[in-house]
Order: sequence, then structure tokens, then C-alpha cells
Amino acid sequence: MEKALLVSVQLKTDKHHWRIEDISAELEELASSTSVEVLENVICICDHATPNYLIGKGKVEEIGFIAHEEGADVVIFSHDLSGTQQRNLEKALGRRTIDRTQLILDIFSRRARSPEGKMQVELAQLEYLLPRMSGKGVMLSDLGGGIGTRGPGETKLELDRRQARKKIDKLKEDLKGTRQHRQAMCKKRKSNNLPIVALVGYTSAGKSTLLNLLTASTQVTSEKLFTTLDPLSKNLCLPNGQNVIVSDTVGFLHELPHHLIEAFKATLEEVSEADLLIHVLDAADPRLILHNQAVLSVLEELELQDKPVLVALNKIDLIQDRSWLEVSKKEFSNSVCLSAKTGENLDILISKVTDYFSGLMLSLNIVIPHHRMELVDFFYRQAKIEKIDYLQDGINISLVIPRMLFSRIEKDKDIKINPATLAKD
Ligand SMILES: Nc1nc2c(ncn2[C@@H]2O[C@H](COP(=O)(O)OP(=O)(O)OP(=O)(O)O)[C@@H](O)[C@H]2O)c(=O)[nH]1
Ligand SMILES: [Mg+2]
Repeated sequence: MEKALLVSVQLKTDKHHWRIEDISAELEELASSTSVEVLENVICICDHATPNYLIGKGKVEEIGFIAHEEGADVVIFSHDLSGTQQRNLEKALGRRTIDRTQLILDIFSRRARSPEGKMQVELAQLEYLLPRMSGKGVMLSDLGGGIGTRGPGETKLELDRRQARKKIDKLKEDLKGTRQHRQAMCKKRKSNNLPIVALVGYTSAGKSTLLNLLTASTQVTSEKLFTTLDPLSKNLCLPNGQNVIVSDTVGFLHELPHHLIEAFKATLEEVSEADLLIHVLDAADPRLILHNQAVLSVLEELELQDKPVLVALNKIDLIQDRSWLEVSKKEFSNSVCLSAKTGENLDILISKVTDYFSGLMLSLNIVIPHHRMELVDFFYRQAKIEKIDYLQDGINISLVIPRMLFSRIEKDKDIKINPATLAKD
């Protein structure tokens, strides 16, 4: 296992408001989510970035000394480095030096499972690396392998600039194809008229655990960051009989590297189609407010800030002082405190989701002819049937349907809607 020396950097000029303790804690979590052994985490607070080394020369020497003493194979910076800074640091420290983006890309390359996920990660890696390859076209394998030099599925990224550009074009082309396929799938679900609820939130907030609990599925969960890269959608039947699709998504992160935002915009299409977002927050994490801000800004970047949101303040089983929850509940309007692990208050979440969608429901009485029996099946799947009578001149059904289904019913010439039930609504 590679031995890593971490360097957590806070610049007074940084735009975010993360304290150095939070920056260094997150860097450790990220590093532990890949396969390195963390030796030490050096803290570095500077006024501003220097063009050659990011941090001051004296600090670089100190880090070089520690790296040597402890036998580090790689040095990982919490801050993004320019190509020049990275090359200079590597020379000065005498070992491979990578930045936060490379670390995150490394985690993503390990986790990507679906062909699309792999392509997206590889594209993001190449786009990140291209401007950093030297003019002659240094083979990446010259870096000696290890963290940050591997493509998805453990393949080595062995390319010169020209090849990298070609590969980027090819990946973009291939991704277009898979994207069209996914859009078609998404449209199909939409045409089924099933509302979509998307679980969004900071990485490790408990989205997949909540999906598993809600829909009795077996999505992989772990304390490591970015466990889920491939979105998964499952059916959930609400207590009022209505079916909805619940979608798990890739976790967000503060200052999510630009390349990844671009790469995962497509994966997050599911979120853009969603009728309701459940924002899962780890309420037991001291960085709760920072995580919330980070998620809101990613949503904004994806232009999804106007979607209706229900906040799930998760992991309350870990919170001893419950009075604190009242405070955070005030902070987050339309929220539910729950535990996806123990199931506490899951019923409240479900009833909030149900309430949300029942506002969008319509009660109707209709008559359909006997030769359209397939409609009965359809309504059993898509609506809640309250009463059904098989009469001589047709099947009389009282049912509650999602409002968005109404236009489809209205268009069907065979379905007769009892006007009295319409007037009532
Ligand atoms: N104690 C406790 N642990 C929880 C709860 N919900 C989730 N966890 C744990 O938190 C860790 C992360 O959970 P996941 O469901 O994988 O989180 P996620 O949001 O899907 O994370 P990514 O896929 O990495 O974005 C796992 O170790 C879970 O067991 C909870 O309510 N209480
Ligand atoms: Mg997950």
C-alpha cells in the first residue's frame, strides 16, 4: 500500500469558509477512501498562493523533510495545484505529488462500474491531465503508477498528448450514444407517469442506506466517500397506493472538481427529471451547515435550485443531545429528523412524501368498456382504485390518480369520466 503524506492548505484568499480542521478532516476521509496509508497530515495556513509552489518555500522544505523521514511515496495536497506548482513540488519534495482533484478522480476511477460511469471518469481524468502533460508527450506511466495515474478499472493511463486528445474525442462521441439511451429510458419512465423522487446530498450522508430502507433494495453503502457512482432507481409504493420512482445519485462534495461536475451532469439528469428532491444530510456531522451549503451550490450549478425539496436530517441515532435537533429543524424548513439505519421516523418521511404527491392527486369516477380490460391493469399499477364494479355496460371505477395522468385519461375516447366527480375537484 502506498504511504501518503497529506498537506492541508488554507489560504486567506480562499472563497469558501471551511476551517482548516474541516479541510484536513475531509482530506483524511478522501485519502482513506482510496488505498493509501496516511502517515501524517501537515497543516499549512498561508495568506495567498505562490505561483511556483502554492505554499511558501520554507514550508515546502519542512514537508520535504517529513516526507523523507517518514518514507512517504506520495504527497497529497488538499488544494488544487497548477501544472507548474505540481511539477515544482514534485521536484522539491522528491516524490509524486498530487492534488485534491486527482485524489477524487482516483476514487471515482476505482468505483466506476457501469460502462458509462467508466467513460465519464476516464474523460474527466484525461481532461484534467491533458494540460499537465509536457509538450513532448510524457507517458503517464513514467510517473511510476500508483494513486492518480490509473484509469477506470485499474488500467494505466498510458497516453501522450496526441493520443489523449484522440481518446477524449472518442469518449465524448461514445458518451453521446449512451446518453441518448438513458434519456430514452428516462422518457419511458416519465411516460409511465410515475413521479420521480431523487435522493441528493453530500457524499456519505446516507442516501443509499435510505434508498435501501425505503425500497428494500441492496444498493452498496459504506463509510467511504463516493460509494455510489452509478445511479439506481427503484419503485416505491406509498401508503395511498401511489407508485413513485426513487433514484439514488452520486454524492456531492464542496468544491467538486469542475471536470467532474461536467462529467456527472449527465448522470444527474435523473435529478433534473425529478418531481421532488429528498436532500439527505448527515445531522451528526459537525460540518452539517457546510455540507448543506455545498449541496445547495452544486444544485445551483446544475440549475436545480428551484425544485421542491424535503430535507432528511439523517443519522439521528448518533446524536445524544436531541434538543440540538430542534435547533437544526428550525434551520431547515420542511425537514424530517430520521435514522436510515434504525428506521426511526421513516414513517414521517413517507407521510410527507405522500402528502406532497396527494396534493397532486385527483379523485375520479370513470366507466370503461369491457374490451379495454387492460386499462384496469394500468389503473391498478398507476393509481389507487377505491371501488370497482363490473356492470353490464362497462366497468365503473372510483379511483385516485396522479394529476399528471389526467390528460392521458381525458384523451382516451373509451374512458367516460363522470362529470360530477370532476366538478367536485
Ligand atoms: N449511524 C448511522 N449510520 C448511518 C445512517 N445512515 C447511513 N449511515 C452510514 O453512513 C455511511 C454512508 O452511508 P451511504 O448510504 O453509503 O451514504 P451515501 O450518501 O449513499 O454515500 P455516497 O454513495 O458515498 O455518496 C454508511 O457507513 C452507513 O452505514 C444512520 O441513520 N445512522
Ligand atoms: Mg451511496
